[in-house]
Amino acid sequence: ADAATIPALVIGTGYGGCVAALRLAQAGVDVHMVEMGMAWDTPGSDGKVFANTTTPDQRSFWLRTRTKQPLSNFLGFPIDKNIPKYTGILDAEEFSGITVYQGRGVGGGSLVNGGMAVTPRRETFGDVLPGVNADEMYNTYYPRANAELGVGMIDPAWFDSTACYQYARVGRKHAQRSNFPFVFVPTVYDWNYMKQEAAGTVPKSALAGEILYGNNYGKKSLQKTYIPKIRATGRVTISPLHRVSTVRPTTGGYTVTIEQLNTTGDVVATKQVTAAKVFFAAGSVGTSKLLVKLKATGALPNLNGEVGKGWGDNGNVMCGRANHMWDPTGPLQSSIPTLGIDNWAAGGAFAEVAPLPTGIETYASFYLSITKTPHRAAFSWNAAANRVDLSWQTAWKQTSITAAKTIFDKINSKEGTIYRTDLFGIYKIWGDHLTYHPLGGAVLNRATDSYGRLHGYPGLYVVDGALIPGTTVVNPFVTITALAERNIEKIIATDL
Ligand code: FAE
Repeated sequence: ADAATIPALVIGTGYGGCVAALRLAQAGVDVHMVEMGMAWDTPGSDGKVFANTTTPDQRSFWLRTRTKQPLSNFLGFPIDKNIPKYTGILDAEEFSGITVYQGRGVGGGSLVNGGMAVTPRRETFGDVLPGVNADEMYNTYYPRANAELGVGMIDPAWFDSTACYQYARVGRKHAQRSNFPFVFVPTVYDWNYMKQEAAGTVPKSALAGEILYGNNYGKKSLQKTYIPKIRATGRVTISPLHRVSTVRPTTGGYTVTIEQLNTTGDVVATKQVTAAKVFFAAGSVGTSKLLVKLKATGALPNLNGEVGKGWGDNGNVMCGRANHMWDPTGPLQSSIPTLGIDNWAAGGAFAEVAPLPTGIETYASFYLSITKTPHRAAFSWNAAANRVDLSWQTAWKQTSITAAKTIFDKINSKEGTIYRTDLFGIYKIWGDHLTYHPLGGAVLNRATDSYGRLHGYPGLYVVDGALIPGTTVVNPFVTITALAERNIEKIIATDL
């Protein structure tokens, strides 16, 4: 390799990308991270880096002129509004059968997610990553991921007394009365900070309803965990507003074409670098789209036929229940969910009791369920339209609805309550149009070997959620992080 060749280029700065960059840099390798989203390190005109969930603005959405909020309606009224087109933080990426929500910026999905940091129960691990040694994961890599991410559990006594989790206590009571097992869910929120928010001594974040468009305080996104450690190595450069468009083999490595974007999404410059090794960490959708396009258009023709396949939605489905007047869920709701109903063994669903942080009493209980579903979609190159399509069908969500109904039909019948019909449209009960948890598209042991090395191209790796075949049974980012820690350790030991 000549002097201009960089040792390692990482595409994307989410969980997989940050793990790879940190461990490579700690092993003495210089790394260049390329991120299509913004840096999210500069306050806007309101003095805050991130917009509030209740008042979306240009910072909120990736290159849209109208918001596309996951809950599109409230009390029957549509709530979306026009915004200026901007490289905002949340991408509502539309495929024919599903809208896939993803984070955009340095920190990837960690910027926008709910912070629920769940390790799957060990008995279910065979459903998640068949072929990966569970002992190694549960003894070494899950603990490592949890420690690096700063995962912690709510103080149960505070949970029982604070106004901001009344909605979750109502959810727990209803689960208990119908004999469903409920669990506290660990999170990456700073619980001491949330207590101070409740006491009124610090600026509010979770208690101001911040979540989907970023948390200004309190949540330990990758900006507060892996990324400072990455910067401290002195070996990593991060280029925000740069999008990788092509990777093709050259002598000594791969030529990577990178488009620089302005904040309205126009390409303002095109650059090329040569890298000895390239790590795909653009997320399940981003990595899959790149690989499918590069295989089909002749840049990487030797990628195998598994590329683009095995994509799943983690069985995501949402619903709300209308409570009686004597079961108010509270006008103040922490945006960080911390309670789950674990009915995976009996009914194939793990439901988080989610907030509806509107600031008013809604008498609604809201749930995001993760369910068992057999459906897997594939990405394919659409040459005529010059884009990558996904073969997901909305009707496939019926399996997930059926699984979620095992919980909520029973609770409704026990409580004498009904489903809300005003949150996803007019008279529509199920939020079956979206996922927050895209997984797969470059599945471990199929598109890659058992450590994420892409078949056909030495020096190309997948290190993100694309490796996971469609489900993590619970929320995914701890598993994505732990798998990346496992794989990069092997790659550093054997490939450098
Ligand atoms: P990801 O974090 O998506 O990072 C990929 C990065 O690559 C992004 O920053 C992209 O902008 C960037 N990128 C893509 N294409 C390119 C390109 N061509 N060139 C340069 N950069 C590119 O990937 N998970 C949980 O475990 N708990 C939760 O509570 C939770 N809540 C969620 C709530 C919401 C609203 C959303 C959207 C997701 C949530 N998730 C949650 C999912 C979680 O954030 C997601 O699984 C991980 O972020 C995926 O990690 P990856 O490293 O695979």
